[in-house]
Amino acid sequence: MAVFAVTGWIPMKIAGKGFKWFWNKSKPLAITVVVVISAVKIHSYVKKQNRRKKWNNAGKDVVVLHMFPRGHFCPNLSPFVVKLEMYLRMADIPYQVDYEEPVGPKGKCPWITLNGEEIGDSQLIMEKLGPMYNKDFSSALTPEQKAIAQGMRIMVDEHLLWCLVVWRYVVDAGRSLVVCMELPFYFAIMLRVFLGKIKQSTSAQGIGRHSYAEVEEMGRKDLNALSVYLGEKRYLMGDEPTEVDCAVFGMLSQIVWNSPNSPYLKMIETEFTNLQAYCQRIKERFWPDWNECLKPPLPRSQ
Ligand SMILES: N[C@@H](CCC(=O)N[C@@H](CS)C(=O)NCC(=O)O)C(=O)O
Repeated sequence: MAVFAVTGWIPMKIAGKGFKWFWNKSKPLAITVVVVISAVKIHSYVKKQNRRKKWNNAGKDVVVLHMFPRGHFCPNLSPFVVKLEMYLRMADIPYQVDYEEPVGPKGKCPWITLNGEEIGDSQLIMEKLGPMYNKDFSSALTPEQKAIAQGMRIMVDEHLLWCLVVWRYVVDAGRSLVVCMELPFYFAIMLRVFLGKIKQSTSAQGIGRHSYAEVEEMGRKDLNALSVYLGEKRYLMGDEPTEVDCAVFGMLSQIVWNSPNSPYLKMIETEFTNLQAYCQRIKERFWPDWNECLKPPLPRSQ
């Protein structure tokens, strides 16, 4: 311990001397840097507080849905945003959209502000809003059906998601992102770092350790399960949509509209055609303004 204390002390002494030398040599520069950084921090803090004031004035029980900017072909490139927005529409909950702060209290998108409270995670948000607005679309399901719906949701939110992440960010290297949404000019500069971080996360999750062919087969099995279970039904659990349809549509919307040239789109177009019809059905019922929710918006009839 004592040896470490002594050896640790020497670099600290050198660093201290270095700082003293820098301070004496460049006092005006150091002061300018400190002032500029403080000004930027104060400015962004004030802006953040003003945004919150605006969101808190949205109206009682009006949800402010924070999301990434709209896509060219689908209202969002996040399956979880589409999932939550479909739920708000299905439950007839009044909401406003915000693009200024897409990432929320849990460092993820989407999140909401409701009556001044900030809530993250699409699923937790739906589970909070349901009782609050007296909406339970699964109330008529048997306990066994509810168990199946829970399994389907987890398959989509936590497994099919990763198959798509591997395709979108590793196999396709973000190309579909550029095609499907308007990205800030600095995105191209940050792309390598961004893709590297996502690749690391697929490895940490585990799916990134499989070959592309293995991952594709895993995704195919998920789509097959959805297609078989949906069968001839209008919605996953029957004639009327339930909460699980939000998660399933959110994820499938990414394949149908946001993954051109992906093997999963090919599967849906050739093997699992009932899933494509299902997406069209949901789009027509819950997104009559689909075109207007695109960026740039298109006329309603187009
Ligand atoms: N379990 C979360 C997942 C949300 C999520 O993973 N969002 C992604 C976009 S699709 C995100 O925010 N990624 C940014 C990051 O992980 O840093 C939910 O249901 O809302």
